[in-house]
Amino acid sequence: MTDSVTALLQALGKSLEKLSTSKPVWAAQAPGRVNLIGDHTDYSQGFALPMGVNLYTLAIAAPGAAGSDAIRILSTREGEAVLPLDGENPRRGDWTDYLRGVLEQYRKRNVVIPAMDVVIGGNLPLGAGLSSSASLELCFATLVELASAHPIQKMERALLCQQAEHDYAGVPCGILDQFAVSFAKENQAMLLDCRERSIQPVNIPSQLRVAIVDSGVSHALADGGYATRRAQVEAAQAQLGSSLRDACSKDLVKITDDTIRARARHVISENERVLAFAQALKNDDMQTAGQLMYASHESLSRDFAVSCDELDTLVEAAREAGAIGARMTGGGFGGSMIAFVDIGGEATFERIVSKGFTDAGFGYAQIRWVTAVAGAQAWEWI
Ligand code: GAF
Repeated sequence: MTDSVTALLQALGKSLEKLSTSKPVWAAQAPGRVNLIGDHTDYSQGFALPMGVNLYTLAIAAPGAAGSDAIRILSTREGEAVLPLDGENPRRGDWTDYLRGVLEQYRKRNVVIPAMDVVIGGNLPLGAGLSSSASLELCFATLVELASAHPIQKMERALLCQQAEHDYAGVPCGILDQFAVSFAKENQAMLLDCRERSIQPVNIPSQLRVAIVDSGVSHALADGGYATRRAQVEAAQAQLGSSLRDACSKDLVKITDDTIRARARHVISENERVLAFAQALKNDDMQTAGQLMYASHESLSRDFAVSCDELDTLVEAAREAGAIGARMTGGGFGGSMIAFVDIGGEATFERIVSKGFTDAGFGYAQIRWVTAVAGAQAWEWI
């Protein structure tokens, strides 16, 4: 654990002292994720290539007061809540739904969860397209399992959190985010096969730095754009009579509606790009990998229509700055750009990207240099 994560956890521990009379006993952390390539492919059984990033949701917890039958939560960024343990936790339409949805999944599995006082915080930006929702779910899930002495397999935990998001946050998401946050490994990205639910480690070449640039446009997948895209992909599959994973570009003529055809074109071509990208990284062929990232952005912007002016401007500025590759990452409608930058090119990248963004009238774009880290875990706090 890095010094900054330890310092953040210690600060959460101080807040817990105000909430609870008991000493902290459990802690948990879950990273955010950045998708290097392969967006809007997971819910049609395709491929994606994410990694965990060193920006975290963190939690620290103490046993609840004697006689309590609830989890008392203080989120340093969202507020306070009490989640009862003696029955169902219905949806509330606020940030606690991610936690309520997770609790409901354990309740259905008859897991006996002890009363707890929990402080949650961290340095993973919210709504920046880095899976803060999945990170919160997985951080809480690993904490709950440790406190309940009821560990489950990572795969089941990831699927449980995905279900929580479907049922409680109302986002019909695929498996990308929860898998990435669960299975992430230090210094590695992973090739996800969303049909087989299999993961292959992919080395990140050492000659590059990974930048995440926040467009400042807060993305909210529950707004409806995500569900609409998913429905359009399903319409394309219904017309083709097969999964887009098994389709090829020649099949596109069979789709009569222009919008649905464009959505399908993105998914089919993105799956091809993911596999080519994994191969390019293996071959240390950074030029090809970078071109695939730019092509992915173009496809998400033009055919899938999930980019925005701010993200398009950032990607153009990254190209101008000589970045190896750049693209929007995640669900879109705002959020962040990811870029691969040659070591030594960081200062130029920061200068040109910041200037390009401000010159276009978009204000400040926060740039973070990230590394690949391990997935969600909980441990005894001593
Ligand atoms: C969001 C969803 F939660 C993922 O399942 C995935 O579809 C992604 O958008 C786009 O690739 O993060």
